[in-house]
Amino acid sequence: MAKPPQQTGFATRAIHHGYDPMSHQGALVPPIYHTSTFAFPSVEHGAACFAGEAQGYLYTRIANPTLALLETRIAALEGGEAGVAFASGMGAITATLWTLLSPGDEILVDTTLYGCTFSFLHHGLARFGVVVRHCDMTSPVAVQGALTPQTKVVYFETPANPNMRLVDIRQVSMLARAKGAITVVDNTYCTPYLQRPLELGADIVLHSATKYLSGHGDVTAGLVVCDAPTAERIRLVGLKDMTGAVLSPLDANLVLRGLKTLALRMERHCDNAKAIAALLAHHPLVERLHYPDHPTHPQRVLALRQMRRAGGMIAFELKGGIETGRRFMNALKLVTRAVSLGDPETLAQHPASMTHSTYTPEERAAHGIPEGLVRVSAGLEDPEDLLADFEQALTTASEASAQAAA
Ligand code: 4LM
Repeated sequence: MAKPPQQTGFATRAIHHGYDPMSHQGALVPPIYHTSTFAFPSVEHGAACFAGEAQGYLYTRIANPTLALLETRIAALEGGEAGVAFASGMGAITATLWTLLSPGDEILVDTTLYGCTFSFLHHGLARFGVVVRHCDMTSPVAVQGALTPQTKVVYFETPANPNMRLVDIRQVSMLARAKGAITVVDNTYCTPYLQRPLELGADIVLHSATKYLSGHGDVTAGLVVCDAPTAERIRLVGLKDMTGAVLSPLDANLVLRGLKTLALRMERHCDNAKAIAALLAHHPLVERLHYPDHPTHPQRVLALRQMRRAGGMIAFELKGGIETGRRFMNALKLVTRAVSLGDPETLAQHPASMTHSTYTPEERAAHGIPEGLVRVSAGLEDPEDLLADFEQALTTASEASAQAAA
């Protein structure tokens, strides 16, 4: 006999959860409800739907059946009650924080964050009277000391973009809860295949689904998963009124398609990152490697406990700093110079001048983002081709740097 849906494995849920072809004329692939609005059988029914007294779809900025399937499916994968879909990861982040915070409240965030999240906090929320405070969340003791009665939200990424610092989700969520604060984790780097923050005690998990979840570099999307009442608040306040950052049904369909292969893809991303990290770890041009499953990572034990595998992201610094880094990146032939992550193509970017150029140089120094850091998102290509490209680009950079120094 088939198992109840919640007891099936991750890949099975990613393919089947929440959809029965027999309820849709046998269509194997869910139909796309490509509509902005929905007809009411009567004016009374429409009014009752708007008043929350009857169930029914009204308008796609509030809810849509294609988005609802994606929301149900990501909730099942993260182990949460309900999901909300957004037009981008930043849509998910801003809608969530606009919903949870009011003037005078405090948000406690980790030292390092994705550049636009940092920018939203300091140049967005802070202008509206929310107090933004950073603390080094790699240390639970520091978190304990930094929480105040005004702290409403504790927010972090783990691994952090771009420097791969980790936060102990279980410990930090426990400390936050004891002080009445809500823990929000950006799980973009891991996806629920590698790490499930809600199961470790976090209250809200969110994603840029632009990355691994959709997985093909052709969508911008965001997702939030949490308990049902909070999801409803985020939908009706953050999504409907404060941002309007609704996902298009066509793009929701692409994320649903991406989820079907997530488990397979994540294994390959992890394999390729591991192979690249092993090459970098032994290369004489590499000054420092930031990769969770390497003995030089200060939180390797936490990585092995909290994550199924170390993920597809790597950061490193080369001897000669930013100049050597530039030479290396310009010498890449197969690996693509581009921001974003989680695509089939292996991507390399320079955080200080790209994704984290929203920080000033002084802020980057204070927030642990070295100017010479190179970030790589390992793709799905054959590992030997990637290794050959890394090897030749490192050799070219090494020779060019030696020439420049002569
Ligand atoms: C990048 N990142 O790093 P949308 N959360 C995390 C992210 O890395 C990102 C977002 C949210 C990159 C984009 C250029 C941890 C984005 C924001 O881009 O709004 O879907 O996600 O290269």
